[in-house]
Amino acid sequence: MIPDEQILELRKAITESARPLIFFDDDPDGLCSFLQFYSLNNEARGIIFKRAGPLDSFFLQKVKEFEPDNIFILDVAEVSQEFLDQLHNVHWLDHHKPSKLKNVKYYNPMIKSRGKDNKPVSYFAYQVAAKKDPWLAMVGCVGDWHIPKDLVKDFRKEYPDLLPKEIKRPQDALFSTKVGEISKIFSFILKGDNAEAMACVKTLTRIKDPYEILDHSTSQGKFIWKNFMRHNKIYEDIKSRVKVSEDKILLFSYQDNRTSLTSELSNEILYLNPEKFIIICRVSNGNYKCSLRSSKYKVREILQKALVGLEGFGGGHMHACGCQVSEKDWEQFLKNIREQLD
Ligand SMILES: [Mn+2]
Repeated sequence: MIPDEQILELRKAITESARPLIFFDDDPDGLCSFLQFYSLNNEARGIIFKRAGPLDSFFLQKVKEFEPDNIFILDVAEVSQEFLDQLHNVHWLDHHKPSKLKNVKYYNPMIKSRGKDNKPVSYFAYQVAAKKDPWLAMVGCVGDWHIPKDLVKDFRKEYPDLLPKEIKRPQDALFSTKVGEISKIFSFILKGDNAEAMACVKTLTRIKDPYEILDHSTSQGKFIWKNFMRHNKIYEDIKSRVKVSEDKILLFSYQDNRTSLTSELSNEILYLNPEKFIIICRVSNGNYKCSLRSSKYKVREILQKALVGLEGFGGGHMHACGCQVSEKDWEQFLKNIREQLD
C-alpha cells in the first residue's frame, strides 16, 4: 500500500499545480492513471510515454516548451537520473521494481510491502482522486491483470453488468467482460501515431461514463469506438495467423515497422494457451521486439538470464515481460530460454 499521507501529498500537488505536466505509460493502467489525475486539474498536459528504454532527456524539449511547475510520472518503470537532474518538482508514482533515483518524490507500494503489493498505479490514482471514478480505476487495473477487492466493490455498485459477480480471475475479467473490452479499447487507441493517440486521450477526458464508449451513444464515444475498430482489424488479422504446436514455447513473429500489438496479443494467446511459454515478437529495423508471458514459469528471471552477453534489453513483471533482441543474437536468445524451461 501507499501511506495515506503520501496519497494526500500527491492530491495536494496535482490539485494546487498551475501547470502540471504528466508523463504516463502507454497502456490502460497508465492512461487511466492520467485520466484520474486530469480530473483533479484540467490544466494538466499529458504526454504518452512509449516504452523503448527509460524516460530520459529526449523529453527535455517537451518540458521546456510547456514550462510546468510540477511534473508527474505515472506507471513508468524506468527514468534516467540525468533527466531527473535537470527537472524540478517531479512526482513519480509507480508499481514496478522500486527505484533509488534522486531529485524526485517517489511513490511505490512495493517499498512498504517489501515487494508484495504491486497493485496498479490506476488503483492509487483512484485514492488520489478521492475515489471519484471507479470505472477508470477498474479499467486500468483489469488491464494490468488485477482485481483489487475494495475497488471491485465500489465498481459493482455502479456498474454491476460490466463485471459480473462470478468473475474472479483477472484474465476472465480481461477477456470475457465489458470492463475488459473497455480495457482493450483503451489499449488500442494508444497505438498508431502520437497525434491520433493524443486526440483520443483528449476525447476521453470529456467522457463521463463507460456506456458512452460501449454503446457509441455520444459523439465522443463514437470517435473512440471508430479509432478502436481501426486497430482491432489489424489485431484480429495478426491473431488469426498464430499457430499452436506441441512445443512448450509458443513463438510467433511478424514484420511491422509501425505499431506494437505484441503485448495485447501475448496476453490473449496466453489466456487461450495457459500451459505455454508465449513469445510474440514484432520484427522491425533488425530487432526482435517481444512480449513474453507465462503463468507457469518466472518469466522475468528467465529473461534476465537469457539476455546475458547478448545485444538486447528487457524487463517487467514476474510473469509478463517485454524485451528487444538484435537479429544476430536471436537464435542464441531462444536457445537460452529453452534451456531454462527443460
Ligand atoms: Mn501498470
